[in-house]
Amino acid sequence: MIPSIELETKGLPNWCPGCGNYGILTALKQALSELDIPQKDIVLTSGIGCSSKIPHWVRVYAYNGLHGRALPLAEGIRLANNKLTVITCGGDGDGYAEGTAHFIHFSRYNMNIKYFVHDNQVYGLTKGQVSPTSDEGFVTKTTPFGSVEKALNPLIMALSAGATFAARGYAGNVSQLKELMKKAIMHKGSALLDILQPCVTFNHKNTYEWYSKRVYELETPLKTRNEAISKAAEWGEKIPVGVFFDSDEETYEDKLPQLKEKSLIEEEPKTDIKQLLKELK
Ligand SMILES: Cc1ncc(C[n+]2csc(CCOP(=O)(O)OP(=O)(O)O)c2C)c(N)n1
Ligand code: SF4
Ligand SMILES: [Mg+2]
Repeated sequence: MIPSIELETKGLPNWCPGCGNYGILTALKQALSELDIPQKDIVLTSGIGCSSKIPHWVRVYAYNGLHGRALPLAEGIRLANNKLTVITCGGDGDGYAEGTAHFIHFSRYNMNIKYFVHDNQVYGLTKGQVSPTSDEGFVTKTTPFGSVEKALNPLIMALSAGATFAARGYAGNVSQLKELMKKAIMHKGSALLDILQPCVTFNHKNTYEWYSKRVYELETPLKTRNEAISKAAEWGEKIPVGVFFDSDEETYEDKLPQLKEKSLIEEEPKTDIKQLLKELK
């Protein structure tokens, strides 16, 4: 167990009081503390958004990259050093709008990366525009008459693209969220954990009260991908949270013979790049 003090950084989070991100941060630190993976072997990557600031407040390695590009960073890191535990965090705008293509390919690659999406169904950092997961009819500054777009369902997208682990958590239930994070981190392959995250400042529809009336726990993962997809479609008066699908399949990295013996960073360099750099001058 990593003592939780070891995971603290100097700064304090600057999210709005009551933001669901606090619950997610607490759950993440508890999950990492209980899993006991050496801190030096954990990397968080993120993009841009309120949610994407989370690596600032967890004392592990981190790369806070560009908006929508958190997953390619994680993929590069895994390919260079497949011994690291790589977790990507970010928002629904980051992952399901700007980063949609990366999300689809992440789901089908089955690379050993954990993707925790803080899904507040709104663009928080840029002050409240509609997002791909906003409910139809959602009123924002950019949709004053209500959004006319159908909401995207991230779990169905990931499962349709081949994801081997898909789960949904709720920031208002930290102990359950921590357990889901632990399961995602221990899963061998790509794992999506979509986290329902109240944004108390810009989303006055999907509030703690709204979620608390609706969320209920799935006891066990569904048996087949198709059953998981059907269950993931349930969204309205009742919203299931838990692990929808968990399948043990060969990972992307397992299929690469060059990673069998050692990671790329352990390889002796075959080319002296000094000469190449000279030629580029
Ligand atoms: C390439 C690029 N496009 C757009 C932006 C502006 N931008 C910054 S954060 C953001 C959306 C944030 O929403 P989300 O990812 O859901 O995160 P949240 O703040 O809600 O946690 C946008 C559009 C940017 N920084 N870079
Ligand atoms: S704007 Fe919303 S998501 Fe961002 S910190 Fe405030 S409550 Fe949280
Ligand atoms: Mg958001």
